[in-house]
Amino acid sequence: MKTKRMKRKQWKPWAYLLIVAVVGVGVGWFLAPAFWSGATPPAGPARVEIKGTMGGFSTSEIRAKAGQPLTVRLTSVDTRFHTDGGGKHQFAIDALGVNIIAPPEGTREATFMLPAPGVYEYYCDVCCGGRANPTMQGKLIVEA
Ligand SMILES: [Cu+2]
Repeated sequence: MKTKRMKRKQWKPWAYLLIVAVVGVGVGWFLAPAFWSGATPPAGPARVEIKGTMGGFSTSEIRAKAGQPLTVRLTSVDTRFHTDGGGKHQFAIDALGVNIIAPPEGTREATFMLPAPGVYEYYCDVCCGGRANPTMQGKLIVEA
């Protein structure tokens, strides 16, 4: 009986320290991004901002988690005076049925569910060069 009590006394401070450490790390892990970005943690779907110009997409690779919603916000920086495409840009993923077309100097967004992990190609096919233009393409990498 006496030995058992001794053991408990030795074990308890360690358990307490461990719990404090785990909670501290957990809280830090949750709060750290908020401090880094100076914003509140995101609620709702993950968001991606993409700009389309005649020079291509501003982002050629998107990473996101499978089974969660993703909002893609596409902005066309070009004016309607562009002869080819009239300043529109597109964000399309055939495999997911996603097709966003931003008007000249305008923004459109769509939210869709991310499927199983894999790589899904997105492209714009409404401006000069269209799909053949290597800068108007990118990869959506869905991770487990
Ligand atoms: Cu385009």
